[in-house]
Amino acid sequence: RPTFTRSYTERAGKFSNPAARQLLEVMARKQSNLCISVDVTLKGEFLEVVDAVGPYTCLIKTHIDIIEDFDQDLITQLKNLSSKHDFLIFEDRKFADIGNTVVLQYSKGVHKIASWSDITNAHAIPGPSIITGLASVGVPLGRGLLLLAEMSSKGSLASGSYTEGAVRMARDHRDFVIGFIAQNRMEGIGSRGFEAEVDEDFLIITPGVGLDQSGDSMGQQYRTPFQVVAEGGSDVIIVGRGIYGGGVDIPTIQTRAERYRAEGWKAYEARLK
Ligand code: 5IU
Repeated sequence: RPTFTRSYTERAGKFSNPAARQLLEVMARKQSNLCISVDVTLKGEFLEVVDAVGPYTCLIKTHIDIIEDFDQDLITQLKNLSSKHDFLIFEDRKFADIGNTVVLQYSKGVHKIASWSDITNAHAIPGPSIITGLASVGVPLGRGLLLLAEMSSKGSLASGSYTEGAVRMARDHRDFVIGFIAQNRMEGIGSRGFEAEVDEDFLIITPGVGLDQSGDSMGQQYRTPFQVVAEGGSDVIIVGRGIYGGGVDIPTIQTRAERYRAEGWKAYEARLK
């Protein structure tokens, strides 16, 4: 049976990577396949939004380097909120350098990403050494890595043989690579009638999701939760401005978060066989 027609709970038990297992368990527990991308630039506002949307999300996605008044206390508070609301943390760092450099970027510097982010991601462009580098830091900490197989932006070069190359790289490092950032479940990853290898499962996490807009003025392209999860076979939707955008108040942000949670979950139930 293709992996994408199995329940999140059933799949959780099959992952050896702790971050993947925990994420699937949280998703089932909270009935949420919604990852919220909180791309705001002030610590206070960031924490306020995260606290407000925490109940509706399985995963908070950060761009920690856009926060102007970053300090270690922000991380302490973010970790507290992740316990309070039961969500995981995904720093959308998009590593793209040689192994030695990404080791330093992942573990050192101001942000020390590996010390607090359950999941992070990397471009496949440098080849397998980016995975072995990041794994040397992340595996001992129980972290998980997503490879960028596709992007949501117009004219993205990540397609065809590039995407296939990313899948091959992931298959060689299944203890650490838990899945992909992609627009759909790719051919051969338990979808479209293709029977996946018995022990193979990868999470598909999809950005570029919006219910009310088709894109922005800078090349972003949006699809609906139904298109992404029910038709495309993706496991987690990423929503940013569709939830916090437009300078709306906290109750409105919460209403929107619940709307995307419910839509994402409905789309997941629609594809279960
Ligand atoms: N993001 C994308 N597309 C991608 C990848 C990451 O939009 O292909 I990889 C990030 C960028 C932003 C969030 O942090 O996901 C989407 O935000 P909006 O929902 O506000 O467009």
